[in-house]
Amino acid sequence: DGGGTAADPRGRTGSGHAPGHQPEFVAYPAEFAERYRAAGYWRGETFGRMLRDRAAAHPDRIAIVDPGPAPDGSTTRRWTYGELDGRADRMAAGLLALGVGKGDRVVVQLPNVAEFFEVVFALFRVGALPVFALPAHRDSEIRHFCAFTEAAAYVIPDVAGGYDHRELASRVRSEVPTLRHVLVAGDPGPHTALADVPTADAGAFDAAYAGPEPHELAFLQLSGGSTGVPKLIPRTHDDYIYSLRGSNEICRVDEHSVYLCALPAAHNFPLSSPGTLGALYAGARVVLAPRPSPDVAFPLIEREGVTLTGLVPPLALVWTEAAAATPYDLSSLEVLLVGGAKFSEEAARRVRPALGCTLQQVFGMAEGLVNYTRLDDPEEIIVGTQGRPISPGDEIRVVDDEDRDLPVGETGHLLTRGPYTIRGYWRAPEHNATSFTPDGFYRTGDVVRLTEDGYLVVEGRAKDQINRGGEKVAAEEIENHILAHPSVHDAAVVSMPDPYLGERTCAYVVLREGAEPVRSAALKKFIRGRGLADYKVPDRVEFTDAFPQTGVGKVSKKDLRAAIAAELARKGR
Ligand code: OOB
Repeated sequence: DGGGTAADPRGRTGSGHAPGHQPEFVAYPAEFAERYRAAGYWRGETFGRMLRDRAAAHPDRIAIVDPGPAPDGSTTRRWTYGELDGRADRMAAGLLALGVGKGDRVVVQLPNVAEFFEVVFALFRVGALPVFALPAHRDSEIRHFCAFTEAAAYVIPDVAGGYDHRELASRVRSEVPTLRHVLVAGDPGPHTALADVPTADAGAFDAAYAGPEPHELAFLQLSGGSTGVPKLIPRTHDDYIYSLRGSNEICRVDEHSVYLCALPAAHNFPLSSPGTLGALYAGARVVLAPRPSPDVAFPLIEREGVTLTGLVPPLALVWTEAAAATPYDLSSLEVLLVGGAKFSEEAARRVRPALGCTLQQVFGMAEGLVNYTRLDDPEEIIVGTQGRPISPGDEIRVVDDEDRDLPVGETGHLLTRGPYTIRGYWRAPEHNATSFTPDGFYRTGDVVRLTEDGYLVVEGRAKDQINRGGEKVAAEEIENHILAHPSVHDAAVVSMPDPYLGERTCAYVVLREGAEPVRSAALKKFIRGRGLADYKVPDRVEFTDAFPQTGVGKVSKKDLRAAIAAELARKGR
């Protein structure tokens, strides 16, 4: 088996249907695809060719700076566009030799290291689909991603943040029969070293391989989610590259830009808004920060002449405070993008005085739609709104509970459709029936208000999710973990206000009558022991005899949120 070639019968992403006609993903209807091409949004580019073109145009320009572990810069790796391109080719040839080919899914869980780009571009080239896991994910999430996508391979660091991913990989591998390869950046242990995958004869790859088509899938991104397990978001080359081009124009990213990737590279925000991929599209330089804290990021900004970066609101707060006393020169920084969760107006006002750069608010979602404030907007718009859509092709509706359009200025549910917003989750027909309108608008679950100038202000959320400083926690997912405890009768997870993260998670729990009593700490330990990302473990557990109910007899989360907020206010936090 030579692995997947363009004619590989496993290459099924383009048809939109797997064998047996199980819908893999909901393709854009033909009339919309035509419209998006005619408007010049979709230009028939692919990620594989994009990197090839940049490498041909400027092979010696630096693409990736990975500072490595040494703070003095001695372990820094600098890959040129030519080198990244060559590495991606050799890795692609190696993957094909392992039998990883077009349409195969590969769960990628790498921290901010240069190998992330080598692997991801290699997968783009062969047409295998990266599934972008976050470094914080553990057994519960990774097992699901591997099993649900029938992943052929799983790419990990050896140890990251003190956690040994090789052991996690061994456990998952024993449970998921499709998982043929575990590839490790670093010491492989019982698995395969990433460094041993590349095949020297990359020319063979190039000559034999046609690569994916622009309308085919490039990768699967994770949804923040509001259901028991995270849904997967299928993005095509055409649609995602358009969002990069649009973002670059709005954020003024060009070949002179230096983008600092401070958030986890796999997340949609640092990946594409305009992110690392936007920077590479522009022929700019990407600097990888192993951690987003000022002690790591500030020296990198000075040393590498960083011009823009993206942060979630809690980190933006930390940076604005730390900037006052820093010995580092941050004057190269032109733009700070803040998004992922609502940035308060008071905090937004502090950015320019503290950091000397322009704030750009970003309200985006991995499903597609991204809004930005514009760099030359008046200060009141920059601090007081979450921006407006990238594209004239983005359709925005603000509706009431019955899907009726509301007048401009009124607060309601945000629905959207457009040239880089998905038409359905991957292999999820039941979810799609409720997450999208019959005519293809995505129900964002966000509650917004549209200003006269067409800017969006995020007022709240209707989806059953906690936004913990940009990290999304699906209530149902955590409730299911709590319900697995033998003493628990019922559980309801809600948000509680937090001055730093904006929101934290509070789990209300009803114990079984006559069951062994359990304390808050023990319950949290039990949940953590089930192997899930740390940020999903409830921050607080409240025991109660019964849940308040709505008129129709459902748990009233609104009342629970009000109760915990009142409790915190009473205690002065
Ligand atoms: C980004 O993507 P996701 O998929 O992790 O989360 C999307 C959700 C939105 O639906 C909204 O609920 C919330 O995150 N959100 C914001 C926000 N930005 C995202 N809520 C209020 N204000 C904002 N500025 O989070 C994401 C993707 C691309 C760019 C930026 C963020």
